[in-house]
Amino acid sequence: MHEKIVELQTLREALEKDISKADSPDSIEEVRVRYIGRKGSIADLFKQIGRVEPQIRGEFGKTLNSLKQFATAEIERKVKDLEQQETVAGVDPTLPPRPVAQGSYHPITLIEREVKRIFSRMGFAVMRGPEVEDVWHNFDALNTPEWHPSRDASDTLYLADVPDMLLRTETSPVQIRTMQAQKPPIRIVAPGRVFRNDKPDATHSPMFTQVEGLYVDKGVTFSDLKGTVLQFYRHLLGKNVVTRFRPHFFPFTEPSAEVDVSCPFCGGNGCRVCKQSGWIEVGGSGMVDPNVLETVGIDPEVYTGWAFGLGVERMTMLLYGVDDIRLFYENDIRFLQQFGGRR
Ligand code: 2NL
Repeated sequence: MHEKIVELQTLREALEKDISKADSPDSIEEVRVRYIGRKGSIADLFKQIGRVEPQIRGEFGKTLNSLKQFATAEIERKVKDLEQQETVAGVDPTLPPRPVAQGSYHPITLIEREVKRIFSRMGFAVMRGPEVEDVWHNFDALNTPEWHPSRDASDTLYLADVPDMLLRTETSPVQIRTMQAQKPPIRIVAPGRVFRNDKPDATHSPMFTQVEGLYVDKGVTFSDLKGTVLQFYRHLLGKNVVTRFRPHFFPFTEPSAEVDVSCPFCGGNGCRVCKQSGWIEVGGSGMVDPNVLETVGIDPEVYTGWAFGLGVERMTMLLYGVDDIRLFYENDIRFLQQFGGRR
């Protein structure tokens, strides 16, 4: 056989070997370019036809043509094979990606974080404490008399087998512990869960989230309380709200006041949310009772302080327009997924 024909034979064998070695779309593409690409070895041979001796030129041309057809068909077949293999292996690189399931913060967590953020920017530290407390930290230290109705088992959840232990009814015990451990100035907020023996309905839950704030130093006044609470609610609810302090009674503060904000939805004109009153009750507050300061070893002749409390569920319902507190604890993913981003 003529050496030019043998050369084609050798090239055909090399091609078969390279095709069978190719194991990925990239490697078969490399083989395709090298053999049948515009500058590949077969194109090279076509250019040589004119220089082949006339007596075998016909056979050379025919063999080269059939080699080109063979190469094109075999490479095409291998490309299909490899694509098929990838699909069988469970990877179809041509499909769009499946969406990744994304979690989101619970609405109560979102508003609790916002409350903490506003107070930390005003210089308040965040403190936490136990949810299971003793009667002393939850009631006695807070100037709550033995006979006070909030101490009854009908209002407070006591531990069945441990005497004098209960589920805290406010986060105030955290403030008591902080005042015992630190010297003024004290500027803290205490967020967390509190528990009451309440029957659940649209606005009550036996467990809810409270944030209490406390500021103790020399010369702290009721106007400090009013200014701080006003600025806080303007940050949380809108810069145009105003506050109203209504006289009230708490055992642990004197004087005490309930706090209302002008309705952020109607600007105080009266609407469905504020039940036409123009005001919404948002928490309680007052000057820390001297008896409480005395109990934790802070001299009430030298220091004064104020405290306030708010319910996070209440704020969250207002801000997101949720009308039933029980929705927060049912863990229905369709409800929770609506609070993904920022307000
Ligand atoms: C509420 C009302 C209030 C306090 C909490 C407090 C704590 C200490 C001393 C004095 Cl250690 N007071 N906390 C005072 C007034 C009101 O909470 O949470 N209403 C929703």
